[in-house]
Amino acid sequence: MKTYKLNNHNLSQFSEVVSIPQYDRSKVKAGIVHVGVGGFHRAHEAYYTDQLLHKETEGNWGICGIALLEYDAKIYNTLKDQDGLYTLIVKELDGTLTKRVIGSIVEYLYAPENPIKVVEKMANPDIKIITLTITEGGYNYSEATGEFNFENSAIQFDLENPQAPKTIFGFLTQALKMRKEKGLKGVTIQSCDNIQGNGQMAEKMLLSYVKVAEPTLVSWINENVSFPNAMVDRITPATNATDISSLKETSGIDDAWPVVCEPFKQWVIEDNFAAGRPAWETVGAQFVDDVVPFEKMKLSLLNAGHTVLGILGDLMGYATIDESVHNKEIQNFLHNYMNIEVTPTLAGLEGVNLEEYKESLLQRFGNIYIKDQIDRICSESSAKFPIFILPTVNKQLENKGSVQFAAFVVAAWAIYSLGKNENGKPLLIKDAMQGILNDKAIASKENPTEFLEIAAVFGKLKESKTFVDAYTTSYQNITKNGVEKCVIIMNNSILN
Ligand code: CS2
Repeated sequence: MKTYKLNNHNLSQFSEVVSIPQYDRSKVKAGIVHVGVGGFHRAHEAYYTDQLLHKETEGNWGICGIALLEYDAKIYNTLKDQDGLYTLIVKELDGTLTKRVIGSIVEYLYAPENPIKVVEKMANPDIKIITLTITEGGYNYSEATGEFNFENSAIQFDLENPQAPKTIFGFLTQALKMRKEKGLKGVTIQSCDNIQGNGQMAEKMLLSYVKVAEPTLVSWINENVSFPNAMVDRITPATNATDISSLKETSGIDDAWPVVCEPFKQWVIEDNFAAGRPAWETVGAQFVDDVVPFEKMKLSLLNAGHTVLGILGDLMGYATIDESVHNKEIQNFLHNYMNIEVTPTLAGLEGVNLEEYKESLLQRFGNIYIKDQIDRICSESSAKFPIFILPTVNKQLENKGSVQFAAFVVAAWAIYSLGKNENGKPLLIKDAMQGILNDKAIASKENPTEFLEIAAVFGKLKESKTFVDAYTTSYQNITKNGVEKCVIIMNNSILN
């Protein structure tokens, strides 16, 4: 098959084989700035927005994607080479691939190259919404203090160099200051990260920074900026070389960085937009008054479920989430964790059907075509445990409920942080805190509770005797018998 480079010029070549944008991209103005143009954004918000642009032909809701970090140079160059176009490949449950070229990213900027340009774009009157996928760790929240972490050297850099910032907080502060000086009114800052109360978190962390960096801006922000909470969901594994080559072979699309994802998608948003918003509800998003139930359900079941399958599966030598969940004992363990420890903490959530949701998760995790990398799931676990798992633990402790399954996963994480799986093979660990995790993991061989000393992750958890006892028992059992044997014993103890 003849292949063509994906770009505006060649776009029509692909219309026979895949869906392509049916709207005139040259007429779409950016009304949204998005920071963090990774796979998830491209499978989720940019997908919804592409669908919307098919309906609202006059739409000024195109996206300007910002690559914020030096690490993001590759995605920036790809988008630039491809005029913002990329292919979204949905891996259906029966193995079919549904492909479409997405056109909603109409501009792209690379912050390290030209920070002022990024600030100016964020302060452009056409921009009504600034959306963020900056990862769980990107909010710079310290679990130990419950506050913004001013010790972060990048934050200190931004405080000293306000004109050439590096962090999202430095950029937003400069942009909002410029909006104020221009006399512009409202703007919305919308988090799309997996954090309970992600809008509130974005607001709290930004205001903490602004109070120090630009104190006179605080009241303007309070009056002019809204921070809606939202629950975002679509499993988006990392794209691999086979995804790229088979797209080329089967569809003739030479796309340097397509995105692969599952068919399921969900976006539940609090309707709190300071300067208008796209009618995303016409393309499947839900606008509700209270997002809390949806967020709680998703973070504590889906994301936590991923972490459980990831940490246990990685230690056992599995490479993908479907392999892990297709081990019957691991699946039963996850079932028990969800039913015995998570479900009681979600009692009384309105508007959601928990039983159906849990069932659907097992099917989603089990999709054998997705091949979601365990390495991806386990990456940055130090930012994930405090959001996905520990709120459940704390609630269960408060209510004197079971914490043995969660404690087992934490113990497995301590052992995982030593860096080898149960077959002695090195684990590929990517975590901003890996230095301290590894030090504490080594110290834990003598005294398992050392790992719980990491206050930035565990807060005050080490003070709970119930948790510490369950954790220590699990630690010793896993060290002696391995994950699978322990899991079988735990599952059987529930049956009996
Ligand atoms: C995953 C999420 O990174 C993780 O640990 O749980 O990326 C998950 O795939 C998404 O939140 C799905 O919406």
